[in-house]
Amino acid sequence: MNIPALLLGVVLAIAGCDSSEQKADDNATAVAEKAVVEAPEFNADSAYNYVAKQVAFGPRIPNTAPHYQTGEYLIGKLKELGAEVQVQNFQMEAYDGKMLNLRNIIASFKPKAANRVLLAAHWDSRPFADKDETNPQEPIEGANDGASGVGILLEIARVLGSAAQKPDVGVDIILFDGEDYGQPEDSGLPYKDDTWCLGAQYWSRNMHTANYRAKYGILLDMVGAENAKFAREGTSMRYAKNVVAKVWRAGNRLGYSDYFKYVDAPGITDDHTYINAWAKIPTIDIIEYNMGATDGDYFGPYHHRHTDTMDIISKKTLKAVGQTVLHVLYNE
Ligand code: AHN
Ligand code: ZN
Repeated sequence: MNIPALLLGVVLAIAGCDSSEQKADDNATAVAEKAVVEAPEFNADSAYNYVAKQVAFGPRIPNTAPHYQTGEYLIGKLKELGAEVQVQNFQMEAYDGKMLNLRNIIASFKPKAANRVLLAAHWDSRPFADKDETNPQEPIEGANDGASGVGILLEIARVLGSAAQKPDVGVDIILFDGEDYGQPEDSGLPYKDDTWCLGAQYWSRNMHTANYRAKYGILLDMVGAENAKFAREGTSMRYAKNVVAKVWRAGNRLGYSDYFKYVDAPGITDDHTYINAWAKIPTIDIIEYNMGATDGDYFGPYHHRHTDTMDIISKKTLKAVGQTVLHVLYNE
């Protein structure tokens, strides 16, 4: 045998070995990961219109007419979209002693499926603009803080209700009330615990069905602003690290790496805090995190200010979040 032939033999042996290893690798991948299911299209125009519709009612402050009317609209819309809807009516005392008439709205798809995912957002809006220099006593519009998450969930409900192919999992969309009535820093009253997230607190102690279980939950809060960034928030990482990993992987694979950042952020109190601690359902919060903040205010420049209007809402951001969540549901 001459030298080139010998070399060729060695090269072929290496190549052969390589390709059989590659096949074994592919098999392992196939076992480890199910084939990816493509979710139906999340329509960002539709989501945007759902956000605008809520804002048009006026501030969604408990015990006011716009709040009541928005609640009626959400209940009617979710029924129209094909969900089975339950409403929890309850009263809770606010930090200032006022009794608030609140409603949690729960919309279920495939209500009999044992394997379930919970999706949530808050539908009330903050009664004041306590971070604004101007008119801090006036209510904010809450286009991003409140309406954006609900708008995305309404669009997900529309897709789930109308798609020919449904995901295998059952889905419960919970719209919490009374999230944003928390004690302002300058209230002049002594600090009180647990003044935020009243609807999530109530639900976590009074779940809408006996022995309710979901595999995990995804909370959407402030998910509509242009150029929003979402970091791996600490409370989510503490209770539901693998859910954060799943959602971030999905977002990045779909091309939304500008939004879902592999950056860790401090833990916050939000509706998911009570779902995790009290209801014991591992739940993450997709919430805007302003990485450039130098004053410790990581919620972004519009937070609890009069600038939280439709002007800051971006269809691209709604799409990134909505399509990612839909993808996660269809691959469950
Ligand atoms: C804190 O302010 C620590 N949590 C409230 C989270 C929030 C308010 N989300 C929307 N508005
Ligand atoms: Zn808020």
